Amino acid sequence: MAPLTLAFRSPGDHVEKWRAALASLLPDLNFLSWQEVTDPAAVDVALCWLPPEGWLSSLPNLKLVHSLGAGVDHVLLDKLYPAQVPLVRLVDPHMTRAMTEYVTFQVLRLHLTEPAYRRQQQAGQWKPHTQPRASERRVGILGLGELGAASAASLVDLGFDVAGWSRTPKTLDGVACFSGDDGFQAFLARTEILVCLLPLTPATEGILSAAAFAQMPRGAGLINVGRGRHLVEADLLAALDSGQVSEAVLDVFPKEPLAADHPFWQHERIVVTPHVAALTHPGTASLIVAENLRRLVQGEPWPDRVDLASGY
Ligand code: NDP
Ligand code: OXD
Repeated sequence: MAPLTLAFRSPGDHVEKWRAALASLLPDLNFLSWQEVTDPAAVDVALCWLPPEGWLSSLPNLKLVHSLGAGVDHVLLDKLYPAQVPLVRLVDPHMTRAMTEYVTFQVLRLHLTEPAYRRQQQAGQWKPHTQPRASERRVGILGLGELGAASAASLVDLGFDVAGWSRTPKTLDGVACFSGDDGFQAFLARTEILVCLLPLTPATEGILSAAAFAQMPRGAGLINVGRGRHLVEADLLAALDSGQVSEAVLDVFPKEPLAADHPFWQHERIVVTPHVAALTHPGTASLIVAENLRRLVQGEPWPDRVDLASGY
């Protein structure tokens, strides 16, 4: 087989890092930034984040689309996605580790009433709150895939009372597992700190809504690291006003960067982080991409191939 030609496209500025990382692993690879593509028919692989609509289908001999992230909603937004071309997502142990750290840190912050103590310090107020033990704190993770299962395991290790929710039934050590529509209500009813680690699909869009918040114990905390469109923003603001939700940590937003005049920036009960819970690092992610390119050449299946019908 002739050496592969890969076209890279991302609004980020990592193209030279990727070029160097893949060159060191695959010296024969013909790596092109999308602007360098002169012959679309020569492109075998697209490595991309948020490709504009129609770009992938303009590459007539594409054999693989590789996401630059764990999520693929940014690719499937393209209504012209060429459905015959396999789509593979990025599953990088270093990214899983980063997400686990982020989720664990934010759960501990909410568990230890850290946001309230921050506000109290600003007001010069000395007011201890009752502190439950970790074993008395019920954390719920929406999504028990690569990132959700690893985050759940870390919280179990710290002694939290952890539950998780997935589409299909699961068994995970120390985690109370719920699944499907039937398990959703019981999962929410026991969840004091809710972490969203779902993929964005038609089935999960808007899942963090007033209806969901109403089923959780009053004063629950929310951590959204899935996607911005999981959250109904007006419902969160109303739930914070009413006290149904006490604190929210948001890493993802429907429109990124978050607009300068968005009410979330100034809200005293919302922590905003700029989509950094688990960043893609070319140095480690290139090893995963190189392995998936080897599979393409050898005709081997990809463990992290996306099911286009379910959208994740
Ligand atoms: P996986 O595909 O490994 O896991 C997805 C999980 O969600 C699975 O457990 C799946 O259930 C569950 N799920 C999907 N649809 C439904 C549904 N309709 N009802 C109930 N459960 C459902 O994904 P990852 O863990 O790798 O990543 C999850 C998401 O995290 C990404 O799609 C992305 O949006 C986000 N992300 C955010 C980052 C950030 O920096 N903020 C970084 C990386 C990812 P089942 O197991 O039954 O299939
Ligand atoms: C991803 C992300 O999907 O960074 O990898 O959001």
